[in-house]
Parts: sequence; structure tokens; C-alpha cells
Amino acid sequence: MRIERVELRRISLPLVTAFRTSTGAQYHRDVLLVRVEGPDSEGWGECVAMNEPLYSAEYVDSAHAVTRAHLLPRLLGRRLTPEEIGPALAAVRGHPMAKAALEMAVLDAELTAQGRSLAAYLGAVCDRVPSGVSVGLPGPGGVPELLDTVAAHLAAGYRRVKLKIEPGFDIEPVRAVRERFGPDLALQVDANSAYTRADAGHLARLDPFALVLIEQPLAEDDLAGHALLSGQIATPVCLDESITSAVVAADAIDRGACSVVNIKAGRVGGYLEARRIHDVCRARGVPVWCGGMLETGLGRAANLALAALPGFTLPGDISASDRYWRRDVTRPFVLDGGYMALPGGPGLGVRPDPGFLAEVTTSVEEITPSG
Ligand code: OSB
Ligand code: MG
Repeated sequence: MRIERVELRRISLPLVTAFRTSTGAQYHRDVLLVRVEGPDSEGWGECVAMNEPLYSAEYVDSAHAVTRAHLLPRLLGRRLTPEEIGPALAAVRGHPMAKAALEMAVLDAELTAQGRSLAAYLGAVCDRVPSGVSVGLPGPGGVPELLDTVAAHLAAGYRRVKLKIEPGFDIEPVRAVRERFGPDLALQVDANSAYTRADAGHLARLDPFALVLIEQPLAEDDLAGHALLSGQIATPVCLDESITSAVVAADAIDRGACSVVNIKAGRVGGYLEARRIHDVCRARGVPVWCGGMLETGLGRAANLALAALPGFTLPGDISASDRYWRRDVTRPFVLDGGYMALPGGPGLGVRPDPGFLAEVTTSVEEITPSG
């Protein structure tokens, strides 16, 4: 498509419940949405960068700034296929979430024009995926509050539970959840880099609880530490923040740093790189699952398409709209027997509701080749 016009829109959406991790609490999301327009198509992209640079160096204001000043000038007025977006932006270092949002919008526009779904384009092999839920650290209610939250999610049908952990909130909550919900619950934990190599002995105390995996225990740049830790604990090590590309994924696996990979398209620069990571992992027999970044329905639709690829053999963090939002910007995604159906339809298969979008919009910029 020829990229003739781009809209950068910021929206503010309150979360239904505060989301706490070892890096801090989130009460609302300030999301950058991108709309690209060509001669006969338009498409939407969602930038998953968070409000603050706590999960990643990249955050929503940095993504917005780099998009306006450095990414759009490389795309506007040019005729580009979705596959050409990554290469066109490669000279700009870093900023994968900003790049991913642009590629997503061009994929949506191009595939919508072709009448083809993103899922079919990526190589989906199913039309629904099992749904997991990521449970934040509890508030003042502590472990009893956590048990109530998990009970409510299981009653809603979620097929896998992930608990956020941090030093001082790890062994006991895991023990409590395992004891209350029994051995059949698919249970995993996510540390968001809160531990160090010196914590290996402590993390080995999670071994008796038969966790599916522990996600990102150590620092993002510590592949060697994760390889050491993998030999010291029985729980499989999964990487999230560390996996920034297909090259890094192959390296991490080949060095024994992880035996499972969390794939997030935003973290790796887009759905095409995400698919390459899937391919690298699948070739090595490493299971992958689709992570989440508290997306709106736009990002959720794209994540569902990705999670329908054959290597996604573990349930991901793709939860129903009502786990995040009182009202989603698209039609709501719902659970059906613990599964979520792919939207179907061309492109993402969903559109934002213009009226609701207008209500939650905090700023809009229209950018054309002339500026
Ligand atoms: O580490 O997986 C993470 C949300 C924001 C940033 C990082 C993470 C998360 C989640 C929630 O765990 C996943 C979701 O439900 O979208
Ligand atoms: Mg994570």
C-alpha cells in the first residue's frame, strides 16, 4: 500500500483492577494507537508500550516521539508491503514497540484490502485458543485476597493461572494457591526480573509445587545467569523481557538459558519477527505461548491470530476484555469454556468503535507526507 496519511491517537483507559508487578502498580493505560491510510484501505495498530519505563526502556511517550520524528518520515508517501516495514525502519535502533504498531497497522490495512485474515496470513492452524490469566500482586489483602482473585478467574473458566512474584512474595503464595486449588491447576509464576543469581537456592524452594514455568526471574541481559539457574532449579525457565529477536531466542535456547519462550510481538518489533521466533523455537522443540501487555481489543485480536500458530502449545496471557476494561475499544472478547475464538474476518477482524474512541481520546495528530 501507499502510506498516505497516519493518525497518532492517544487514549486513556482505566483498568478494572490495579495491576501490580514487581516493577510497580498500574491503574490505567495510556495507549498509543496508530491508524494508517492508503488510497483504498486503512488499518489499525496498537503500541503496547506501558505508561512508564518499568517493564522495558521503551514507554508510551518515547514510542510516540520516535514514531513522529524518526519512523513515520521513513514510511510516509512510500509504497510498502507489510514485509517491507521492518527493513524500512531497521536503521532506527531499538524502539520495537513503536515499530511493531506501525507494522501491525500496515498488516491490517493490506490484509483487509485483500480480504484475508491476519490469522490466515500468519499460518494459524485453529480458530480458538485456550485462555490464561495473569494475576498481579495482591493489594493490602495479601494471600487471602490473592486466593479470592484466583478463585474468581477459575470460576470464569481460565485454563491456566500465572502469579506475579517478587522477593518476599513467592514461596508462600504459591504454596497457598497450590494447596487451595490442587495439583491439576496449570500454575506458573512471573518475576519480571526481580531476582539475582544469588537467589537460586531460594527459587529452588518452588520446585515442590510443580509449576509449569518461572518467567524471567533474572535481569533482561543475563542470559548466562538464566542458563546457570536452569541447572539449579527443577521449574522450567521461560524468558519474556530477554527475548528481543529471533536471533536472541535461538541463542538463549542453544545456551540453555530457557526451555520455554513467551512471545510478545511488541517486544520484538512486530508480528513478523514474532512468527520468526515461533519458527526458531518450533524447530528446536521449545514450546511458546503468547504474552500480553494489557492490550485493548485491537492488540488482543492480533495476539489471538499469533497464538493460533502450531508452536503455541501452552495457554497464553490472552484474557477476556472484562479482565482489563469496563468497556473495550472494540467489541468485547469473551471466554467460551475457557477458550477464546479468533475474530475471523479480514485483517484484524475487529475495528474500534468510533464513538467510544472519541470519548477516551486524549490527543490526535494527523500526519501526511507534507507534514
Ligand atoms: O511481564 O508478562 C508480563 C503486563 C504488562 C507488562 C508485562 C507483563 C504483563 C502481564 C499481563 O503479565 C499480561 C496480560 O494479561 O496482558
Ligand atoms: Mg512477563
